Amino acid sequence: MNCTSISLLSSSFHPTPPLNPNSSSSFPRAPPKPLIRRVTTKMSLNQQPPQPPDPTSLLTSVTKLLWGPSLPPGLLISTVRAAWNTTWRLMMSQLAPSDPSLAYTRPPSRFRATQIPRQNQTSLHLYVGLPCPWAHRTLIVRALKGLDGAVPVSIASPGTDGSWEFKTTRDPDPDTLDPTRDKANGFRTLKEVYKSRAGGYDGRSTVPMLWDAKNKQVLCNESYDIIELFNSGLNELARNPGLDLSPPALKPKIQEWNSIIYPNVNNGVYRCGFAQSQQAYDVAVNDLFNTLDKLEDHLSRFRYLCGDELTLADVCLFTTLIRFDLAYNVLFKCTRRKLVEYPNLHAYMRDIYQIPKVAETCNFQLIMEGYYKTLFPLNPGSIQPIIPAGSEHQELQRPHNRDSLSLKDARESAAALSVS
Ligand SMILES: N[C@@H](CCC(=O)N[C@@H](CS)C(=O)NCC(=O)O)C(=O)O
Repeated sequence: MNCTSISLLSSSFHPTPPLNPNSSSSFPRAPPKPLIRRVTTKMSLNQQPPQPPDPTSLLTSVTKLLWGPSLPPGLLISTVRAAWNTTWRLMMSQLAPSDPSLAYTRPPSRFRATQIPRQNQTSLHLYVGLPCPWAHRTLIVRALKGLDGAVPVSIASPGTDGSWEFKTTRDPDPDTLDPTRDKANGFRTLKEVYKSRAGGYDGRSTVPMLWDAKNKQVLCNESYDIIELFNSGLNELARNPGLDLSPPALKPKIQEWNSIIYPNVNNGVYRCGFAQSQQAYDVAVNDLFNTLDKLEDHLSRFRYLCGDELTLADVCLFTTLIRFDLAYNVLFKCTRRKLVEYPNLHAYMRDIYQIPKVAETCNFQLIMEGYYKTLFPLNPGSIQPIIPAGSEHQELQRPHNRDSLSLKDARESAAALSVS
């Protein structure tokens, strides 16, 4: 221990007490008292709550006491690295399950439904979170089919531990998609909603989730099943029943695209971000960018994935693309290129963004917050970068000039997509 460290330490632990102007005592002033005593006295006089000691300055003081003004960098780094690696692996193993090669493996959804009995169709309620790409799919199809009146939505926000919470008590403007209270059950967390289902449940409480409000039942928590249901299972309630985003003739093509896009792009970005070994990351990032290159080429010739018509496959690709430069490029280390560097993919994304009702489902601020502020193991400082230029609303409104790729009359496709 050297003198500097002692004087620094003592000045932070023994601050000079304030002079009492009313004191008539002729005794010499008492030596400065330890901090703890001073806080206690102040508290009893002014009834202020106790201030917890600042852990950073306490730690700084202890290290200064042991090692002088600064810790040897080698020791500092190796100590923190060992502690961080252990905690990081522990957190990741719970939050992002992996296989033996430490590659991320997404757990399967527990509640699957391909159809909903007619008598249950009038008590549907959708739970979503705005940062989530899987939930975003359901909001887009709900909007395009004109199901917003028939399927009310509760919008949760991410909590600090990554679970979903209802943080607001007011009802936002119904025309904008902002976080809401739990409108179907009045709970504070999504976990409570899942738990309250007939039969109980204590597993992963994910969004999107389709709820049967009358029978208190989770109908489905798999996004693809939900968008298929919204597309063709609720036409009697839809304002745009004529729109078919999965026509029988295109189903095989849609499935083929989904089988490429889901593992390599939709889940591919998560495989990059949640990889727990270099090897697992290398595989994931190559799969991702090789697929984006193929898509870039395909979309230079076709307006949408399956040709002239927007399908469910496009909806699924879009919700990953719109988050790419906002979050995945930086936070998930999807760094070979930014989406804005792919002219066809970016124009395709703008094309879909400009379809009436789609832009309203995108909340860039909440998407960024949801990723940078909640995925603690990937961003411990919680610092949120600024929105990248190519991802701003104005930029996405730029002409896409993709109508010329359509074989059919562009007005025909536009008419099919417009919801009254
Ligand atoms: N396969 C599901 C994935 C849903 C999912 O993983 N949602 C995430 C948000 S992006 C979630 O709610 N995670 C909370 C948790 O795992 O507890 C789907 O497509 O619906």
